[in-house]
Amino acid sequence: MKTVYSPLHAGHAGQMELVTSAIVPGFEKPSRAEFIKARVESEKLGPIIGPVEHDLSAAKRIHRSDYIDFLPTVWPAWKAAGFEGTAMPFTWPTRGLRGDVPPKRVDALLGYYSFDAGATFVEGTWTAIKSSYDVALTAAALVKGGERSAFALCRPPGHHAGAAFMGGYCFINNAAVAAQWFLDHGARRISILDVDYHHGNGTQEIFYDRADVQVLNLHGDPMVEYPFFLGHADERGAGEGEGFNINYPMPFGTNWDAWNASLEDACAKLAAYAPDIVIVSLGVDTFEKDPISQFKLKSPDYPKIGHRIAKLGLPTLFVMEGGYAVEEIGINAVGVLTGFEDR
Ligand code: FKS
Ligand code: ZN
Repeated sequence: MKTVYSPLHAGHAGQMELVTSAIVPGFEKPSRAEFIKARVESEKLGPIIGPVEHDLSAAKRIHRSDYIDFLPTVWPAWKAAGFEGTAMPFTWPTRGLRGDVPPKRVDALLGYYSFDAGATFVEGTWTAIKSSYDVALTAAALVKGGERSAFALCRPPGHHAGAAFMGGYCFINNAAVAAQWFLDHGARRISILDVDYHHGNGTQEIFYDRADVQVLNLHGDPMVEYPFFLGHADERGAGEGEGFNINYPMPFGTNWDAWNASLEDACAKLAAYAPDIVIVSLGVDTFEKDPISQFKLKSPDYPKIGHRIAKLGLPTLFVMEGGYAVEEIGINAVGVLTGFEDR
């Protein structure tokens, strides 16, 4: 399968992140994508191609227009305000506060457009966000053009980003944008299978009341795991979308056997939905050595994931999301892809 990759991700570097009681170097760092790319090459997965540039109309099919217009303005406004270092939100319009009046300061707007402190900007961030979006749409076009599968090596990731908010390292929801793009180009139904360790709250929010995108999420139980405020099993969709959002929260320590039981159930529901295309939100932070996660999958488990997805027999777009054990991130992510190719 072809991989779509852009070196422009690397400008999104040197971020800082708030973890419990300290500000530490960000886990979502450029070496993640470089280790994956190196493994794509050494495993000879297939050609690596650059993205085609797209305008932002496909992003605005998913995200609120003012939110997308805000993203490129952050860093210039941050500098113009005389701030130093990483641009990071610090105040959020939660219950009891008004969330409908955007303030006029960039540091406050960061909070207006986010749900946590986890989506931060440095100088190259917007260019990286845009390249990640272009990567996803370019890989989507390969699948629409008839390829059995394609790998969008997106960075930054996307599944925590909602219609008008960022967070959890995510800005534009690449998988959601690709799903809408397929629908706008003739597909009737899309399934998004999110295997990242963290619940894809943005993807869920975006499609919650829709029947044309089925969203299946396997993740750490939000009672005890980030993003905490969404991802419970009783969230099944609303209105026309009732029954098309399916969550599999799992406890700390979940190993392959238990995780695979959820995958099997998800694949059965996916097959019954009979989508035209499957989009896999591919996170490998389910790995036993992941520094911020609590599942216990091992490297030989990842090809089994790919193999099971291939058995669905549907055109498949893989969109990279999380994974922070950088030494093994390439082995695990590309393991899914070679498993899909049955080798
Ligand atoms: C660590 C606190 C958790 C935020 C974790 C964000 C996870 C992001 C991700 C994505 F795919 F989006 F990258 N901090 N002690 O892996 O879900
Ligand atoms: Zn994750």
